[in-house]
Amino acid sequence: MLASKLLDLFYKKDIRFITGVPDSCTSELSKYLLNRKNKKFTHLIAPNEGTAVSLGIGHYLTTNKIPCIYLQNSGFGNATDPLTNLCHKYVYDIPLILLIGWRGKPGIKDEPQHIIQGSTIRKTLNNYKIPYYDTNKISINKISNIIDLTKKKNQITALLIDKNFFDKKKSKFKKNRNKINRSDAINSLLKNLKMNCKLISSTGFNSREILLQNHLKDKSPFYLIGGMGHTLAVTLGSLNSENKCHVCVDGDGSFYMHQGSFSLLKKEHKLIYCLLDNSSHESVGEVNLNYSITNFKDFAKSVGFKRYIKITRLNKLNSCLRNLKKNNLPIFIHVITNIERNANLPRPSVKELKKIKQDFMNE
Ligand SMILES: Cc1ncc(C[n+]2csc(CCOP(=O)(O)OP(=O)(O)O)c2C)c(N)n1
Repeated sequence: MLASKLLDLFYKKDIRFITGVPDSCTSELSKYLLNRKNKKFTHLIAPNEGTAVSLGIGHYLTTNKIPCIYLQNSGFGNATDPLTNLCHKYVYDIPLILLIGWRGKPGIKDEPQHIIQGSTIRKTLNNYKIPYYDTNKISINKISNIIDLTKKKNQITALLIDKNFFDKKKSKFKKNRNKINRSDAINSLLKNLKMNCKLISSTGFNSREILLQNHLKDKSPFYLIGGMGHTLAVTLGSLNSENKCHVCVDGDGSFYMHQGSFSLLKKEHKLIYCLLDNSSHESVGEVNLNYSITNFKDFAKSVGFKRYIKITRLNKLNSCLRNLKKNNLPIFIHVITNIERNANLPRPSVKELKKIKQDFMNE
């Protein structure tokens, strides 16, 4: 289905507010909403799925209109608190349409981190008494009836969207040659950092690029193939338990998702926090981010980093990493990167995951 067709129906049914966290199954919808000049909808890319549901609650409370929240099933856990403890019929009875990107759908091959949510999401929704529909099995007329029922019963309704539901449009791609490529930034990090550090990297392309480039090196990174947004929390937990220097390589989508973790930074942490900022959720279909932190330097200082450095040139990154001293830490290195469109990056296989964990623990 074209994203525009579903959105036309939403508009007809008086839905005016759409928010969510992008996902590869629903990214056509996010991109359509972001690109449209004539905006019929208020559309917000939310930092996490719980925030998305909460934004929807606020919208309903002031307009009495049903909001639409989109999310990947991997983020369903983030959403369950406001869904069950505020919206549910046992509490405030706040109606919502959930569009849930269904990764790990039985019968469609997918990555290990999607197996549990993919195979249990219908059971979970059943347990939560949230009616759901597999959108591949229903027509647009049926979706129309579902929205009417959602309004009539003031209920939460979930539409499960697999990767084949939305027609994919090829978007134009023009590389910005003035920006650093993520692959070059990661190469620089692996090559130039002389300090003996443990490496932890975020969900999305960062981990996959490190996996690609690290084959010939002797580092044993821990890749957050799931747990998006928790890169820093895992790193801080690890830093609190040992005195070794740690590098946390994060994406901007991941940075915003659970930003509260920064409040736990301590001045004695030997942390190199490296944000590879492409202003996009690139790995789920290049969905642009439109968040409002403009002064990262003030942010970094306010949460306790000793130094903040913004990098827009590769040679500056090389020299920054080569010259890093322990007494500069904790440091926030903010690298402005390109959209690279490199979807063929490797992923760790199920078999490799336990070894990755063990190697990280032994390093
Ligand atoms: C909790 C959760 N929500 C959503 C996703 C889907 N997801 C996987 S990667 C990603 C984008 C990450 O963005 P960023 O950190 O900027 O990295 P990039 O995609 O640019 O490499 C998203 C939204 C997920 N894996 N987990």
